[in-house]
Amino acid sequence: MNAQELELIDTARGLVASGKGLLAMDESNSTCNEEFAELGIAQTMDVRRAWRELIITTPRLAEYISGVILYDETIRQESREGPSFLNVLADTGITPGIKVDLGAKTQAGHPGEKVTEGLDGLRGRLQAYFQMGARFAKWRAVITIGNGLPSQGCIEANAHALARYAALCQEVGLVPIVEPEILMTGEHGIEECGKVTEQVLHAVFNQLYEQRVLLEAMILKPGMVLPGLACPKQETADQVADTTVHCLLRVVPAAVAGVAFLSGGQTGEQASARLNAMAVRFNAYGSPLPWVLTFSFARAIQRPALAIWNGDDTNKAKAQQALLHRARCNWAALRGDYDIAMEGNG
Ligand code: 5MM
Repeated sequence: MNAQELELIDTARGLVASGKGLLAMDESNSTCNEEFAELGIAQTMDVRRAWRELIITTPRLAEYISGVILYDETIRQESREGPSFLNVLADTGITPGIKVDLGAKTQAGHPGEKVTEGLDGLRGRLQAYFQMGARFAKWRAVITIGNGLPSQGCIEANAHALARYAALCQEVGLVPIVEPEILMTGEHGIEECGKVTEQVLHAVFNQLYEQRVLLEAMILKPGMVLPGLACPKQETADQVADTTVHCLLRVVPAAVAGVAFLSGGQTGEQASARLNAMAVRFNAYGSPLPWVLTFSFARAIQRPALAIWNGDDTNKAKAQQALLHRARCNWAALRGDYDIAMEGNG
């Protein structure tokens, strides 16, 4: 391996094998604004900046979080006191990453399905982010279950784009996070989610192989294998843990540096409990599993804190405590040490 490949592997391992997790704060402006609107928070660039500043200046965040995923607007911003967000992160030792897809768009000829865009001009954008200081990147594909979906055409188009993106990232020195998200919406059962997850991951790893992506220097960001939100049967955390890990064992090559789960709309407590069950049942941290398991949550870490902050900086300290609490719960879950009793101490 050459020096750049060895450095990429070091970065990937530093992100996932540190016993910490990732914090996704890469909501596009439209997603961030939707979340603000739900709480009656003003949807302006300065309010988005203030929220992101609150997150990255949370005291002791670096004890539980190895890297944060930023958005294009955020990576260029400065804190109120002056230092850039990137300098604030550098001071805490948290590695900055960047979302580089341009969103999931309606896929032609595939009613109800989406394909993620952003490959045109991607090499130049990645080079610029690397120069700024980013050391990893993220691209999300969205797959829907239900009414005969997903189609093979949707799976293949998204898998191909993920692999092209991942290869470009490694060319410029960024570790790619490869995120094929199977949406939780729907009435399907956990078995159907497992079947689709397996089918999608087969396609993704086939394309990653075709595009010559170095698996040791990438991180997979899947969802847990879960029943649809509207499914009457909701499995226990232990059942979710077993189904998820057995599915991943069948399709994720052992060389992959790590698996960092998205939360996908689970509550903070659900996400922590299910992660914890995986650690307990598979001794995931420092374990016999071929890859490290960790988290890369957005909503399951940010949501309670955002509601407390509510756009008002007089609530900042309490919101930071809530954010840190969720980060700590997930950190404990990686060790199998999370207990619902921790929720009383938030
Ligand atoms: C699935 O979403 C990713 C993980 O977040 P959750 O833990 O809340 O599921 C997240 O990184 C997502 O990709 C970003 O929020 C960006 O989403 P948009 O839709 O704004 O591109």
